[in-house]
Amino acid sequence: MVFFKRRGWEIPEREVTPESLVFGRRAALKGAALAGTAAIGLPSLARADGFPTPARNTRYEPGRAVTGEREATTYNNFYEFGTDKGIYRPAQKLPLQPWTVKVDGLVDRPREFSVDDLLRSMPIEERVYRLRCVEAWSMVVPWTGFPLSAMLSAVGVQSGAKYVRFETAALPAVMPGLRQSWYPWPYVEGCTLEEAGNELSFLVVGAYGKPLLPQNGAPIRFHQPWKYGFKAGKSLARISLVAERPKSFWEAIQPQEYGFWANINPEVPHPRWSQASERVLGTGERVPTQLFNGYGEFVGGLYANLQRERLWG
Ligand SMILES: Nc1nc2c(c(=O)[nH]1)N[C@H]1C(S)=C(S)[C@@H](COP(=O)(O)O)O[C@H]1N2
Ligand SMILES: [Mo]
Repeated sequence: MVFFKRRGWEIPEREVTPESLVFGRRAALKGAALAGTAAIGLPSLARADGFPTPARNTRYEPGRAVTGEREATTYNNFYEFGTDKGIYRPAQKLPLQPWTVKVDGLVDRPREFSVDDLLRSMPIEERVYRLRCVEAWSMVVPWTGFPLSAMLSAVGVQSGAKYVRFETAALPAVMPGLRQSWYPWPYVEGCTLEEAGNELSFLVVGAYGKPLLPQNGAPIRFHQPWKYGFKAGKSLARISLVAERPKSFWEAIQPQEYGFWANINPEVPHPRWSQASERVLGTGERVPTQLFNGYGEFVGGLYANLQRERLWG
């Protein structure tokens, strides 16, 4: 499919290819062996634990200060662990090893990827993205990850596929929220195939240069920065290519308040509050919310022929 081709804008091959990761790991091992010797002239491509520290893709400038790591990792929404913002405590019980994400449905080569498989085979980069929650707070985070389009190319999308469905792991032994049986578990989200192929659609495996923490959706979560944060399924167990539009978690609970498209628009209020401005996590300042969260130049074209859909909120 034409739109899954690599684009010319992408950062130079040498900075993102799997080879650089392999090299980074070797460099880390070598670095350990050479500990004590002076600078060895190698760029710092990997941490001692093997997690890559790739080049930052400067195409996506957030235009705002990066949120403090402490704020972004202690103020979270992850209802599987509870409904308050302090779920980082119970979330530490999430077992991250082993973990695989199954990619299935209308694909030529269904398979399960471990996070290591992905770190080795996907074009890993860092992107600083804004995240705007539908609750009118926002943050700015340097994520490590890769475009969803790269994973879709790896499995081969079949012609009947129209949507991508994201399913969060449901682990009752460690997720007390699953006992709240009135919620439609597991947490499911989705987008159209065209949205999935947009260059901004990003699968995230790290933040602040480290592997993702459980509260942020370890070991792998999604993010589309022009949509409200609830579209970003955390701790994904399964990604499926499907023909029918998936019914998402929040849509199933309250369709008048949380739609399928959920594009950010300051002029379309939530039924219970204004979306005109947002509270910036960490600083507490209030700033105006932007159409498509400021990413309109990248995604506006996706919706040109969809004016009859309820695109906002
Ligand atoms: N599985 C799952 N994913 C989820 C949620 C959730 O409750 N469960 N909350 C969503 C909401 S409402 C937001 S705003 C973002 C928050 O991501 P963060 O905690 O990393 O900031 O995660 C989204 N992904
Ligand atoms: Mo949210």
